[in-house]
Amino acid sequence: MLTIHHLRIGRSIFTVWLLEELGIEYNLKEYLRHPETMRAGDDLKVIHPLGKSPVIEDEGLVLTESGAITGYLLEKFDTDMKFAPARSDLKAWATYSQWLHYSEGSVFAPLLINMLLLRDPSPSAILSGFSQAEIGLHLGHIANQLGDNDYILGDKISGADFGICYAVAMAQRLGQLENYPTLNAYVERNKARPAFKAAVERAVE
Ligand SMILES: N[C@@H](CCC(=O)N[C@@H](CS)C(=O)NCC(=O)O)C(=O)O
Repeated sequence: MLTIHHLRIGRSIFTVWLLEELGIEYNLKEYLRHPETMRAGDDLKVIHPLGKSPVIEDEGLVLTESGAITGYLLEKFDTDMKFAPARSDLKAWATYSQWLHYSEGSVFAPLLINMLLLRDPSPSAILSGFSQAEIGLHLGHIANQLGDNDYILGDKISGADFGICYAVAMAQRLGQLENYPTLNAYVERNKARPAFKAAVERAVE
């Protein structure tokens, strides 16, 4: 059976959510952060040398990177293509793939800088100017794409929503969504899904 290595608290809850949406059985192994450094302990490095989460193990495969994990899980378990367009529709698939990778590739870094600056007693003006401008750029772009839709690619949830929702929820936690009511509603809509609630019940509570 597939195992997910889940570090509390962090992005792996969004992969647990995907597992719940897919309705498959899985083992969940929980790890805790160091209370001061907030880093993962060496126990995760036993699974993968980077010591990061999420990591999944499935039939001898050890896989990191949440976007790659989403891709793998959907290839293997989303047999009726509920969460991704077919590759034969190349333009739709390419657009989906762009949104699948955008959250980790572009949106996360300025949010991380913002989070670290909040803990820094003497924050750098250059870094805070950069992160604020980038956060505005990306949140505006996500809000534009979302428009009046419920999910990032339209009225149906797709694999891209797990990473986008993680990034937008992080922006919400950092107090960055004041001017983005549709993004606040997007996070709440996803959190209200039964599979999200099941993930929280299994992995957080
Ligand atoms: N790009 C990776 C990032 C993985 C990552 O940095 N995970 C964080 C948890 S949210 C982590 O494991 N941090 C622990 C540490 O760095 O010690 C992904 O998408 O999975």
